Amino acid sequence: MAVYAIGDIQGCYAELMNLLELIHFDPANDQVWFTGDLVNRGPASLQVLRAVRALGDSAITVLGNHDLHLLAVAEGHAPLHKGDTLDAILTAPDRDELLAWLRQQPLMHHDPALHTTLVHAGLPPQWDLAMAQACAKEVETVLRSDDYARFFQHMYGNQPEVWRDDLAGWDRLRFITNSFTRLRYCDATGHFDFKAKGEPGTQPEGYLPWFEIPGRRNENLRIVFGHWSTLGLRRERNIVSLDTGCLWGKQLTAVRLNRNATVFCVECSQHRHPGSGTSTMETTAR
Ligand SMILES: [Mn+2]
Repeated sequence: MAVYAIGDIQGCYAELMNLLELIHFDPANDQVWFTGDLVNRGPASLQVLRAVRALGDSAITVLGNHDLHLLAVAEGHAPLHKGDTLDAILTAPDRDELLAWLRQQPLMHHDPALHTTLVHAGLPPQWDLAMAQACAKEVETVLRSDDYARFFQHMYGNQPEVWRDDLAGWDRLRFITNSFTRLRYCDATGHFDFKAKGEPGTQPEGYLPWFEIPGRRNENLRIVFGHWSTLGLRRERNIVSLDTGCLWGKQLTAVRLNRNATVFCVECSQHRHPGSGTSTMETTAR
């Protein structure tokens, strides 16, 4: 059995199909993890949602900020933003089934055999594995409850910006959600900065990528994540970042998680030259 992780798709359905073909993905034998943000901004979010759901147990996906935004918009708790491409889902005949399925997806997945953890964005430095799992479960429990719609009324916002064990109520759930789905930079004491979105080196003084915070309590885990297209593909110190900006005309990337760390990339089809191959492959043993 091969286990792969694929970065943020954001509605790039053609590239997803090309990548699954490139890795010879076999749903009967293989498993694929998705870093979340299946939808939005790209051209074919509805098709992506249907395709990933149809993979059934062979696919594991964690929720990203765009996935949560879709659910909030569908519940009437957020307006569509400029650049959103969610209309086809919202008006689809199978909309309710697709959204109900999406709402059941986790914020985090951990595979003990692979010593590997999947999140959309990151983890605060104060959380070890057990804490991260417990926090993910708090939000997942609300999302899976009958009362889930109220969550979206309180989800948006950048506060609180630092973890405290005694955070409670919506502030606690918002912080947890922001950690898993929006985090890029924080300072050594774990205060988040959501304004900085560029590549490392462009952030305000005193802030670091979350995975470079000295002594973070989750540094023993191999963490696979997406969300950060300006970071691109990085494999270092037990982190694998996979958002390679397919949406922005770059690539959609898969990495094999077991046996070796082979990397597979397909080019964004918008930049494909007629008559040339649609795929490129790089192999790098780790
Ligand atoms: Mn994201």
